[in-house]
Amino acid sequence: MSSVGKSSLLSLLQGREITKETNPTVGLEIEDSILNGKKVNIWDFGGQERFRFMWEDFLRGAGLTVFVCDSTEDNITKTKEIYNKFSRYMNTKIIAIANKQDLPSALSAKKVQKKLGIQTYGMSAIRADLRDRIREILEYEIETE
Ligand SMILES: Nc1nc2c(ncn2[C@@H]2O[C@H](COP(=O)(O)OP(=O)(O)OP(=O)(O)O)[C@@H](O)[C@H]2O)c(=O)[nH]1
Ligand SMILES: [Mg+2]
Repeated sequence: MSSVGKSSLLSLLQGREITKETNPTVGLEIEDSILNGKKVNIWDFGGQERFRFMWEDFLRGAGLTVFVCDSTEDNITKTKEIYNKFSRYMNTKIIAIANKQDLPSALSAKKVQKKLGIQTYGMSAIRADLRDRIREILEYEIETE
């Protein structure tokens, strides 16, 4: 889904400054990172409908797939639909991030997890103090993949 904060979470992980002016990702952006001391490739997909044709092929090659939603009811429903449609292309671990937990309207990670049926972690990509937390989540999930 678009504008849920995927690229912002990636910036947070990579230690970049977090700005409000993130542009929608066009197609796909690939970045290297180090998790658990190992080099990993992170694929940040453009969430807009017009880029969805690209997802299938890339998901087949993924190690860990992270679904990001913005913790609103409507977005969770749409995320679940996407999950149902694409999960057959994923033969690896899938987790979810309930992002934008700083917004008062956000549903808790626990509620999001119940709706999605996927292991879900609450996050807020605009909070620099959560940088270690996103790293911790990904390192843990990759290790137990
Ligand atoms: N309040 C709040 N805003 C956020 C959070 N994460 C991202 N945003 C804002 O949401 C907007 C979209 O963020 P992006 O990171 O570009 O979203 P995206 O999922 O990469 O979007 P696409 O690339 O179009 O798929 C930006 O204005 C961000 O600043 C968050 O945790 N809380
Ligand atoms: Mg993006």
